[in-house]
Amino acid sequence: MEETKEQILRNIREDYNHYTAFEIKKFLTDEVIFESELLKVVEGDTEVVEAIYRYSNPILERNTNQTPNRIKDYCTEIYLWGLPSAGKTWALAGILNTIDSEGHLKLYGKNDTEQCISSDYMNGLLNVINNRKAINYLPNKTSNETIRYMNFKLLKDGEERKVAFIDLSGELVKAIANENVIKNHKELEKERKLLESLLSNRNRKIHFFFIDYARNDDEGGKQNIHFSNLCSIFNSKRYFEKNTDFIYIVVTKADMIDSNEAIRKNEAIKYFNKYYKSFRNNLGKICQDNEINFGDDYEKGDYSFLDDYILDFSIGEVLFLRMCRFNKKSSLKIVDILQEKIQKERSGKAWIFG
Ligand SMILES: Nc1nc2c(ncn2[C@@H]2O[C@H](COP(=O)(O)OP(=O)(O)OP(=O)(O)O)[C@@H](O)[C@H]2O)c(=O)[nH]1
Ligand SMILES: [Mg+2]
Repeated sequence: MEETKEQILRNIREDYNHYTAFEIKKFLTDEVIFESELLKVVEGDTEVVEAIYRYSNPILERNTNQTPNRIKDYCTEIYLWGLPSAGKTWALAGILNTIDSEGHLKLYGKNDTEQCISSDYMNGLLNVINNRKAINYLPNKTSNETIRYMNFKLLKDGEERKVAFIDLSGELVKAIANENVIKNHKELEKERKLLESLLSNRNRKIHFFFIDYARNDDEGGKQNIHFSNLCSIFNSKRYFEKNTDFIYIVVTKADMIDSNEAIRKNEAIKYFNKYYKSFRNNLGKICQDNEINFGDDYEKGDYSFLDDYILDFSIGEVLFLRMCRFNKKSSLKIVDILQEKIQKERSGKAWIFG
């Protein structure tokens, strides 16, 4: 049954993220609701109404270069893990924008020997947030089949550090988490192989696990099982051995934890420790066994050090699921971490690329 105008307006008033920007735009063009009515339920926020009229889904890439399974050059690789819709790509847009606006970004140029592999995608992400605009349009779902490898240089105090962000689709992350669960698992097989070869290369790695706070915990039960499975797979394949420096847990959509930013971090830690116990224990053990996150400084089985690696993340104020008023605070925290943790290129014979 079609919703009545009154229902639609009530839904919007109660939750600005009930419909997508695209749906609202269609309500307006189909004259299901009128501009004046929309303006009233968004409490006179003309910026939002204008943004809805102009809304279009950003296109991040027209040509996609395939990520090769051997990366020739040294860099620190930063992996973003998380289920579909957890907020990985939006966070990456915020982080990249912040790296740029703080003056830490150096892209590879035409004449450099190294080239950014997923340069279209990276440029797309750099452009979705424009600090001069009040409201930005952010992309929808990352397509399943491609692994985006965005390599560039991060500047710090006049030095350059080579870095790559690897944005994974949640579907691929889920397919990996299911490797031990589904027999004869064929889903995204090619992509899983490619990722496996990337994870086994000699580049230093930092992993970010994105946990979606907005999934309520009955559903979230699934989320934590996927993360536990992922962890056992990482463990059995020894991905974390030798080349992983740090592992962070990012509780996303932290604006939904509380409007008070000051209490979000503690709540995120509590949430993780309460609902993700198996994942926490598995991860804690991996850290202690492989000297990650300084876990080996703690007594065996004491995983309290992980609390220091739990971050809350919010992109800002999310409007109609596809737009936001960007707030760089959370992104800045991650940029600071990257600045601090990413190693300079190692030199000498000890490091032979494998
Ligand atoms: N409230 C809130 N919602 C967010 C935030 N970040 C993302 N979202 C919502 O979550 C949706 C999914 O975000 P994405 O960044 O595309 O998620 P993803 O993890 O990249 O998902 P896949 O590409 O499918 O793996 C967005 O369309 C937003 O509606 C946030 O900080 N706060
Ligand atoms: Mg994505």
